[in-house]
Amino acid sequence: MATKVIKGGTIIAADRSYRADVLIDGDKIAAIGDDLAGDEIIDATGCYLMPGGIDPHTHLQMPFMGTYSSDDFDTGTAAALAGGTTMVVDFVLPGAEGGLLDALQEWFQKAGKARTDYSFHMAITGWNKQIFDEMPKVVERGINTFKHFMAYKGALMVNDDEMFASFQRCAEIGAMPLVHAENGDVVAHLQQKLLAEGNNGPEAHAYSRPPEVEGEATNRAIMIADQAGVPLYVVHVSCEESHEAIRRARQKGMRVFGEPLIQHLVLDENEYKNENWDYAARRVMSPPFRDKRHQDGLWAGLAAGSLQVVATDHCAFTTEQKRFGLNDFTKIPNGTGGLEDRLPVLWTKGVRTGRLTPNEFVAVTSTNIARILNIYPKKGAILPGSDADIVIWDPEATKTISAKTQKSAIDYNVFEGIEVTGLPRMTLSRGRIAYRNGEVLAQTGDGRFVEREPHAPVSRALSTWKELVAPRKVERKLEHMPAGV
Ligand code: DUC
Ligand code: ZN
Ligand code: ZN
Ligand code: ZN
Repeated sequence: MATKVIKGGTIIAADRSYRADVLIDGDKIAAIGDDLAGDEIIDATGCYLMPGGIDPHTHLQMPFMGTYSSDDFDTGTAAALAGGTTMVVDFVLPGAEGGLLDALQEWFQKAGKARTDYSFHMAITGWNKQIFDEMPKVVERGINTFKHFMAYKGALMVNDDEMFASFQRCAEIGAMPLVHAENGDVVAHLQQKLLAEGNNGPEAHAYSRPPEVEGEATNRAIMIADQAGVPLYVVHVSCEESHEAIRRARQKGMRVFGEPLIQHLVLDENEYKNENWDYAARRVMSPPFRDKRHQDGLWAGLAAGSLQVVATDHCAFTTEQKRFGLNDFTKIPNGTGGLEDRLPVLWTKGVRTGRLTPNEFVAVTSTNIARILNIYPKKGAILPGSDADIVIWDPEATKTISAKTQKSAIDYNVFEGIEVTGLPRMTLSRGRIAYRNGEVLAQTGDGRFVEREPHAPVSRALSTWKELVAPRKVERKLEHMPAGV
């Protein structure tokens, strides 16, 4: 097979930066070094070479709130490649009747259109014997993460009883639970209260899901994970209340991971106060954008390591779909886009401002999640033997983000008008040029499923050491037996 050599670039890894050539043979990185020779030369002078972005949180073609999210695996992964992301992890939602394996089959079918590599998280949206029995079979299929919604009452939400049972099952089978942490009962009450008071616009969406409901749910999920003896991954950490819970747990030695979204790092709740209904509704997602003061904490957490991953929760709905909630904010489909913009916006607002180093950027967009999901160093690294998923990053290239030029299928972009500096010049996916200078070259169906092994038992440790065997009951007798006993 013809080989490729990328020359003249600086490799940015999570732990260091250095000048070297990269030799690619087929799907894999074959060698890293000086003056390497190959059949095809790719000039990366002045550019950085970074492991392809991994977005661990997408909802492509997902049935939700009476409709389907508009980006499917075709358009969604085209957007990903244009933004330097070479792998997505999408959420499989079991239907009301169907089991986990049926749903998984459906998602494999949808993902047949993917242009990037992909994996799945399995959602646990109820609890019964079928789910209990099917969970290990899901792990056998290469999926070691299970998502739990603590919100969306009456639809996806699970209660504490169900969550504890599922977390214990995860512990048994070497899987890791994920949570969408919001107190769904309180949200449902607040929604009804706001509607009854005549608050039916998009701004009420934010009032119905204050940071406190996220903080409470995060604390609760951490406690339940600790009692079940599993690590925990908290998706879309949007506020200080939730971050604080994670930080405290980690200080106590718990393996709890936190994932802020690029949207929450950059956009704030003022977006919902826009007088244009469409503008505000397009930004409705859960958790909602927060008061600006939360953003400094999230950025600091990424630098300090109390938060590990930046994702998108890409769940794109058109303006027409958003208008389902014209008279009732609780019916506005929740979700925003971001797959194409995550890396450029994070680079611009994070690296160029000095909040993150280039190495930290690589850690939070690729390497950390590869390790958490147990696919490192196949993914998340530029190392001999790794998949040749590489972004050739031009740190000086600029553009203004606009829906007019995006690959996503929706008619707007929540980052519209933001000028970014730092863009992929080329994206390689398993050795193939998948994106170059504005054009997606990877074809529909080029993506492959990435199997993930179960976690080793060592990663299941708790805050406090707990006996792995059943605790022994202590036999006691009274010191002075009463007479006649
Ligand atoms: N939040 C969203 O905004 N969309 C999809 C699901 C979710 O939790
Ligand atoms: Zn969520
Ligand atoms: Zn989500
Ligand atoms: Zn395997």
